[in-house]
Amino acid sequence: MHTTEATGSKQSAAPTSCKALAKWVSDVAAMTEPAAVHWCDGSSEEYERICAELVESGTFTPLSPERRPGSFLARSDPSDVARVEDRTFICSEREDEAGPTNNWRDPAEMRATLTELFTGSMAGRTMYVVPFSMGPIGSDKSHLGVQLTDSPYVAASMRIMTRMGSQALAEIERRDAFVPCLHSVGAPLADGQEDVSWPCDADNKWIVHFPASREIWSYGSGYGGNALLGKKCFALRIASVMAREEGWLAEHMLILKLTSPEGKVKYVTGAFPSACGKTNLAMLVPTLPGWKVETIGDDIAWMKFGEDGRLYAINPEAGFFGVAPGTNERTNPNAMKTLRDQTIFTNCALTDDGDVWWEGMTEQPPAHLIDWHGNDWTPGSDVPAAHPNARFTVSAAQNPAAAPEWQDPRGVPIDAILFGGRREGVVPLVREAFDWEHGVFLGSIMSSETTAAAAGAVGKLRHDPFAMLPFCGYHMADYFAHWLEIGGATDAAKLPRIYYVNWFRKDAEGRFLWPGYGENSRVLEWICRRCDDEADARETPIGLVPTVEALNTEGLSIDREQLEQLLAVDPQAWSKELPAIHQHFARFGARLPQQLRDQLARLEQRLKEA
Ligand code: SAT
Ligand code: MN
Repeated sequence: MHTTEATGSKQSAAPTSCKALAKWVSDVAAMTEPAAVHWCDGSSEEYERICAELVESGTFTPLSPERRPGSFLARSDPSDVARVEDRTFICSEREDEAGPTNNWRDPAEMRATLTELFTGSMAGRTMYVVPFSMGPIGSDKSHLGVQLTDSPYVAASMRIMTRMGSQALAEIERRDAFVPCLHSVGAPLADGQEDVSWPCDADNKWIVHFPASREIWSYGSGYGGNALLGKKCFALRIASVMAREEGWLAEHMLILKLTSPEGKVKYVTGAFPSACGKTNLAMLVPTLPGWKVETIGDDIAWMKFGEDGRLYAINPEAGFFGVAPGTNERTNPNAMKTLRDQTIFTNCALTDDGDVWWEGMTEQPPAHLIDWHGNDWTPGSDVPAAHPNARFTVSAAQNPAAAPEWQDPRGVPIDAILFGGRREGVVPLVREAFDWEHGVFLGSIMSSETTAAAAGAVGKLRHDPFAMLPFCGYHMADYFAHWLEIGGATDAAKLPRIYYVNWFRKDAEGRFLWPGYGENSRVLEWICRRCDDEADARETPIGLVPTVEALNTEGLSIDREQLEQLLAVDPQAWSKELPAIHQHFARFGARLPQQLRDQLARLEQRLKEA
């Protein structure tokens, strides 16, 4: 532990041999004027002390040691509950490097704006220096960062979400490289001013990325992806730029390990937009006898080529920042076990016996709760008790379904890649891409109904290519081209196969056709058997769809008609999707790779002939 009063010339030497880091910390301290600077060592004593301070300041409510040991509830400011995509910026040198899907600002102008905002922004607060590794310490697939933050909530969360502290610092010193991540909640305290329980700048938020210098500046928010800068800002927006330059993939994907009854192992990644069930899928308990599903990661995958020409994935994170509402013993029993203790809950409801509750945790809500605003709540209230984007922050090591190799520095070789979204209609339960290029096309036309993970309307259909719309740090058309190039970098046979899934199709009465959750193992089984050329599919204009017989539905109460509806490919309905796909592609102008234009033309042709 190392804390100093940061009063001008009295500041003691930084506890690091990395000169660039020492200088940056000292420059930022001079600009932001914190009352103290604390270098995090990542120890449990330090974590406990930060948590105790958060209890003291009212940010944390300790939960009952019997009901939820070592756990805390935080309630955010009502203005600070989700990622703010319209306040997220990519400051590449030229506007056309950011592309039409990102908010671009001139880097020099943005630096001036931010410098003004950050000047004095940490007054009265401690600035935490948080060294962290994304990926196992010492892995050639890992990358390092340092977050400077005036939020103890963020410092504590970073210890869960990343490998944070002395070991990461030693690695930074060894490599002499790190991504600087500067964060302030934007709520300086005047002398004697009393703090609030969730400091932030309610209507002045800036989540800013400088891809050329690989830097992140975040101001005004303390919540999730806005503030835990290792996650979306570094591991996706900045890393996607690094990956493109260096020939790898930084993706918004879960990673899972599947073992068949015969003991055959497959590793699968899957890209789904935020709050579409990635965490549930990553922790799935298969209903198919003999199958085992284990978690490697639930949100982000970094994939690099191994010497054997296959793609190997690591989970750069060390924890889960998962959506709480809807999580229960049926939808995700492994998550419920993971959350039994040592968990930070944010914007969940508080029970009278000192536990948390959220919509969907139990069928009947408790008779009385304190809601996420801190108000009394009783069943029948017209507002939810937990915020729809309420979250749990917990170490991935607590997951009973963690694969033993989840921290293997070499990563795991990927057999299949899934794409998917939330679609009520049109899109069948699963289909296989004809080849890599067609798979990239499927990723590029992904669409999904929006969720509460981002501020804005919920349930609106939008194209979200590769689930990267809010997370790609450069021109999306160049990102498509990069995916196409990756496909040419190795033998086609060594590439993962690509699938597109949709668990959310509904019938004419608006009921889900597929039970989802553990039953998704049936789809995964088909995918595994396809990878070994052991399962049947029929060719359709949109890809290879399982025959009704090929999907294992033993023990599932689903009739043939329902199954046919789930797997149906309606050329007319698909033709109606085409104008929106054209419009979506038109955004990218001449930069859209010709291969994708050709893929769309071929899809149209196949639909016409169907
Ligand atoms: O708030 S986060 O960006 O970390 C969660 C999500 O949107 O997936
Ligand atoms: Mn996510």
